[in-house]
Amino acid sequence: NQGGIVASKFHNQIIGIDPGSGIMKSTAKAMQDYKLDSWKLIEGSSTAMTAMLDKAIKSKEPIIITGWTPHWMFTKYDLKYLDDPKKTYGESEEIHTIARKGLGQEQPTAYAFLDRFKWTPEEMGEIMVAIQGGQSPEEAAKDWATKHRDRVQEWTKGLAKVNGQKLTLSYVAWDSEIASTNLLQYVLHEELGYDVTSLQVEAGPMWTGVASGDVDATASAWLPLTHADYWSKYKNQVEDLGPNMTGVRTGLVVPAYVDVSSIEDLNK
Ligand code: PBE
Repeated sequence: NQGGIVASKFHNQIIGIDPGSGIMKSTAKAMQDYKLDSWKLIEGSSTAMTAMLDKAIKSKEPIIITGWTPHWMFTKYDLKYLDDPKKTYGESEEIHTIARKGLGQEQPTAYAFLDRFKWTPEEMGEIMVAIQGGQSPEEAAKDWATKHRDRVQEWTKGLAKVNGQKLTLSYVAWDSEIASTNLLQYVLHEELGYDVTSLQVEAGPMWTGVASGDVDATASAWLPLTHADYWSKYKNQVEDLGPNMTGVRTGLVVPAYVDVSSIEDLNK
């Protein structure tokens, strides 16, 4: 199957990210739901994907990527989501904080802070844009915490500081999660006295680490849909501290100049 005229314009490719990510699974499902038989989903990483997006935009070439919000790419480029009338990418997605069982009893300060931690896509966007502009993630998180003292205080008010206790977070090198994890690490260390290790891993180990208790928490669980299979596998072995952000989204994304508006158009 050579595919239709639309597919050929894009070399029959959807530019994906790391294979363990939820968006790759949703996209595989979208390709079934919308019968995109002649299309190929290309595996890579968020870094490779944004590099290809940048290159395509510079020469105004057609490109389709697996995208999500919050992400700095929507600030830097004029992009649009393709309509998803079958709702394969879900309706209202949230980012949850997931803790290992027992964290509340053993590290009540970290637990209380992680439980309170909740921010907005705009707030996260400030850190992402700073990193994209060349700041290190550590510096960008520190600057954010300094600028938003009131927010940090809301999250940490009245919590007893600890004395160098070890705490481990897991995350994947997705731009959004680099931003949140660096901020958590900064606050847990600077404000609450923890000795924090942030493990950058693949999506599977991010979840299994918390489920096995090797990792204390992750703030990178996209629910209910994006990480649905990880959730159904590990929900009895972890504690869900609820959303740290609402109103997030995943889907297929194209530059605004691309003349396609719905996933349904891709098999034409
Ligand atoms: N993402 C960003 C992740 C969650 C955070 C949408 C790329 C995914 O699993 O697809």
